[in-house]
Amino acid sequence: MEREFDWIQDEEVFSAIDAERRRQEDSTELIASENYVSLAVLKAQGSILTNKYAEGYPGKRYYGGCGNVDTVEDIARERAKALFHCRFANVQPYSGSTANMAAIRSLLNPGDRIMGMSVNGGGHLTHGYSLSFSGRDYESQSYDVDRETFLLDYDAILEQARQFRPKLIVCGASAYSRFIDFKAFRRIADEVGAYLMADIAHIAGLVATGEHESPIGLADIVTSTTHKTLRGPRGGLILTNDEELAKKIDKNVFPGIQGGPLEHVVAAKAVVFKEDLTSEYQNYIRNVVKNARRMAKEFVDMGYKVLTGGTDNHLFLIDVLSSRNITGMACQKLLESVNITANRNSIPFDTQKPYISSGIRIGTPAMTTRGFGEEEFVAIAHYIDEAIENRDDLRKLDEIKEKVTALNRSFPLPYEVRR
Ligand code: DSN
Repeated sequence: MEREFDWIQDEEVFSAIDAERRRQEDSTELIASENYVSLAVLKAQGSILTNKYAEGYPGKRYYGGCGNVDTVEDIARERAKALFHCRFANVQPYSGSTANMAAIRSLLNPGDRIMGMSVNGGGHLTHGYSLSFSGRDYESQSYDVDRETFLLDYDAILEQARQFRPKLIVCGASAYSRFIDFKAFRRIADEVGAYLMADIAHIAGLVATGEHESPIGLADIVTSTTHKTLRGPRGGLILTNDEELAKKIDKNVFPGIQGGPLEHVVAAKAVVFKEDLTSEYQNYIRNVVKNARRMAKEFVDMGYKVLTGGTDNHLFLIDVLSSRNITGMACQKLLESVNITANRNSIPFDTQKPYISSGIRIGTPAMTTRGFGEEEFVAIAHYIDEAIENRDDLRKLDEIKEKVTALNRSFPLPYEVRR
């Protein structure tokens, strides 16, 4: 078999990369936080900009020879501002987590109170989880979704905020399938005199294209990753309309928590922001949402417990334990055995430990990039059901895997894969 990187003398690493390319092409990728970047993004990220040190910001660097990376970073900042209609952007965070750390440090002092969504409810570790910096350096209390509906209950969050008096409220989620009411969060924050931070890592693509309300102008700071629905390189982004906060954010990113920026990744962010400003991308995001709604409905029709009954965005959660008596972990493994990749996920008030969990999370961004439409997502929903129903029948599972692989191969990756 010919390999793209066979001129590189590192058999161990490049054979693993080759195997990963085959895995990606053969699998249905349903992890809601993953996507396939364009060839242009891949090339920018794989470029010689990785050779350059550039501590500081454009025009104010601590190294010589930064003219070209200044150009790249300026373009990235301008495009990010255009994409999200905001005044200031910092494109240097290495990840969503460092973006959140720099943003929170711009608003809080150690020991201040923070209130974010619980991880089981759908929030992120960096929103105040006890083992994260956000729950260790600050006094944290989490809010949850409603026990019956699994929806955010803004009255209950207001009441909790009145009791707890946080200095910062964090909204945004990693596993919540319904619209987030940023105006309601702003009202709650104002009522208790708190800052508001919106982490739109998951829904950034929907926000950028108008498929979800934007928190810009409502939240004091907005953070995101660039690799989920935005379809860019793995990295973070911080946005604000407040000039004083923008200065603090810059200082908290560098030198606060990071050293030299990854200018090859910043270049890839610039490239994807341009892609995200196109009508093709708008159309893509509309399809992501349409496909998620259709697939969720198919599971509901097959009798699965889809949390909240469906979705408004790119993902949904299924309580597989109560639907089909299989844990999230077992279900994730089973699906992987038929070339379908999803992740187990805790559900609100889960009775299982996070490592086991009762649910799986399903997202449509990646396979929509590969060209899947409603028909293909419905077919995959049925393959998932067939696999669950026949989980002990190895011959049947082999048949399902063959069909899934054939379907996936007819929707190739957005770049050549040599087999
Ligand atoms: N937020 C996680 C996810 O959605 O997969 C990654 O940090």
